Formats: sequence, C-alpha cells, structure tokens
Amino acid sequence: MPDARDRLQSVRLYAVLTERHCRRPWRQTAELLLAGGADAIQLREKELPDGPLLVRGQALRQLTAHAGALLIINDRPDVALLCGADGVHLGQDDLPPARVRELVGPEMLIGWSTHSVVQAEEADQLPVDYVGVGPVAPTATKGYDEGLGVELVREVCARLTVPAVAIGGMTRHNAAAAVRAGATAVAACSALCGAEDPEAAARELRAVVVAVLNERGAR
Ligand code: TZP
Ligand code: MG
Repeated sequence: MPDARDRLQSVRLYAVLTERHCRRPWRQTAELLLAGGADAIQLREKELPDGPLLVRGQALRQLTAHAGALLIINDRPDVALLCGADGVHLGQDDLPPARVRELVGPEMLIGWSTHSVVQAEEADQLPVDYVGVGPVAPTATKGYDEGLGVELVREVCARLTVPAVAIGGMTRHNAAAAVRAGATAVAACSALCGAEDPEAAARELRAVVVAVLNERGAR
C-alpha cells in the first residue's frame, strides 16, 4: 500500500467522528462512513478521558486499516503514536507543528487548521502535510454562527501547495463551491455522523467532490 503521505493526495472525503454528533453508535457510524467511501476518519473527542480515547483510537485503527482509510487523531500526538494512527490534527492553539514533528517523526501526517490568509501564509513555512480551511459555513458543531465563505478557501489555496480540506458546515449543497475554490477534499462531522444514513451521506458528499475535481481536471 502507498504510504500515508501518498494516500493523503487522494483523500476526497474526510469524516470527523465525534460520538456526541452521531445518530447511531459511534462504531456503527464509523463502519457506515467507511462503507460509503470516507477516505479518512478523524477521531475528535474533546471530553473522553485518555484511556478510553486510546481504546477508541485503537478500534478505529482496525476499522480504517481494514477499509484502506487514513486515521487522524485530533489534538493528541501521543494518542496518535500509541494507536498507530496515520496522522494528528492540530489547531492554532495546540502544540506547534514543528515541535510535534520532533515527537512523531517524519512519517506521521500533521494536519493544521487555518482560518485566515495570514495563517495560510504561516502554514507554508510549517512542517504540515495538509491544512483544514474554515469554517466555510456556519456550524453548531463548533459554535460558529457565521462561515468565512469559499473565498477564504480560494485565498488559502492560492498560497499553499499542500492539500486543503474545506471544513465547517460542509454539506452536499456547498461542497462543489469549496472544491471549485481549490479544496481537494471536504471534511464534515454533523452532515455525516448525524445523518439518518451515514453511508449514503458519505457516498453523496464524496461524489460531489469527485465530480468537481473531474470537471476541474478536464478543463
Ligand atoms: N473545525 C472547524 S469547523 C469544525 C471543526 C472541527 C466542525 C466541523 O463540523 P461540521 O458539523 O461538519 O460543521
Ligand atoms: Mg485542536
């Protein structure tokens, strides 16, 4: 299998898994998202104690490995290392990417949240493998009443060579615009985990991303 950095290039649907936002049990949700084609799962649990977080990461490692999907752990390089995840996702207030790179070594993917053009310019100097850009649209998941819009995606993508993942209130209705603006993947939590049918939701959202990338490639 190609290494995680190569596989990252073809990630189109990045599912953020948070139990609180799942309509079904988290394991079933993960299985359905993977069956629907999720290329990556990020484990994002702010309230789980460390032991249960590691146990969940290990369970997701098995599920994602079986499906050929990437596993990314939010916030926690230590948990990412211990459960054999492919990557760790960091925000602006988390441990700095350069220090985390010292900890996790050269192979592990580091994702980095960006919310402005200035942050995108800074990201270009950091040892990160992809950026999240958003919130593109309003999202209750993180308590943003307003989105920053697809123009931010365009501006960030113009300044970066690493893949950009559009996040924040993403649905099958606004994904096309984000991909036309330069994102190569879309990340979603509530639109996927909260769906009545997470498998169908994943399949539909991924299909939008793929269709626009094909259209972009054909031009
Ligand atoms: N970072 C920016 S918005 C967001 C995160 C983790 C939440 C994404 O959740 P949703 O439900 O897809 O808006
Ligand atoms: Mg964080």
